[in-house]
Amino acid sequence: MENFNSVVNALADCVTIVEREGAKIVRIAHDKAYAEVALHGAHVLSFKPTDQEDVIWLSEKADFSPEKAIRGGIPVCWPWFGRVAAPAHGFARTSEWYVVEHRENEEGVIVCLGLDESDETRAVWPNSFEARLYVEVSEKLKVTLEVTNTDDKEWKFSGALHTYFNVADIRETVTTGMGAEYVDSLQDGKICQGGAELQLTDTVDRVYTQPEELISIRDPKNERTIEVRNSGDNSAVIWNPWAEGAQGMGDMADNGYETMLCVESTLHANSIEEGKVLQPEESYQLITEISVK
Ligand code: TA6
Repeated sequence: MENFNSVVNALADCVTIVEREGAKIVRIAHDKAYAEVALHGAHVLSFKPTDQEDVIWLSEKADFSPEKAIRGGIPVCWPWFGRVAAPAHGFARTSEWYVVEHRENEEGVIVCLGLDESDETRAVWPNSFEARLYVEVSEKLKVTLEVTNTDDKEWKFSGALHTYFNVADIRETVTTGMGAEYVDSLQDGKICQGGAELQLTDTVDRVYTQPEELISIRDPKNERTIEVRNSGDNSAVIWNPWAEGAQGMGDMADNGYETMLCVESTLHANSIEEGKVLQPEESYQLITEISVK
């Protein structure tokens, strides 16, 4: 994915800011892996360990306009997950973040992006905060969303690192480790019990409430298993819109669903009032760690 318009700024040997369709993107080109992170939404767009297919799926029809959420990658859903308030999945994914710092060594690169409260964020969520997204690129990808309450009152939040994984063929992809119990968003939140393995034949939109420490995505046609370790979460959301859903989305090709699977590190809440409480000066981390076997 190197169709950039221009290089804006070289921050270090392997960290460059480039521009695509008007969006600024941090490009990390290290011996261990290649990665891209858009400042729009602090959105990881690509993670490609050397000699591997991209682990992250990005829609060929993704819209990088400032008011839009990018389809694919790792959307940062915060300060809420889902449609419990507007905009859907919070404002972090449609806000412009800035580079706080970056470091590199032989093992990899770490880039930290920041978002702080502003008049725009206060207009939709009247709280003071500091958000940092640490993107650590090495043989693995570790993404940490750290939020701090800089207000003088408590506030509540939920969120997700809503990763779209790139798979060769969704029908042959087998997921394990998500746990048995799930809340089915397609059946009005009905609580269901699933099997140990999940292989899709239709749309799913589920909140798995007891995920194991390791969630594995077996992708036989790419001859690999993607391993996902989450922390700070209380559930793993699994989503694929399938054919009808993809057709209904302007920013996904009709067959886009065939090569993607969302497995999300989610701190889920049914409303903002039921969200996680953060006291003044407290911080919270939501993490996803992704590797390939
Ligand atoms: O995480 C699953 C989900 O909440 C689904 O319900 C689905 O709508 C998806 O996220 C995408 O949401 P978006 O707002 O990006 O279209």
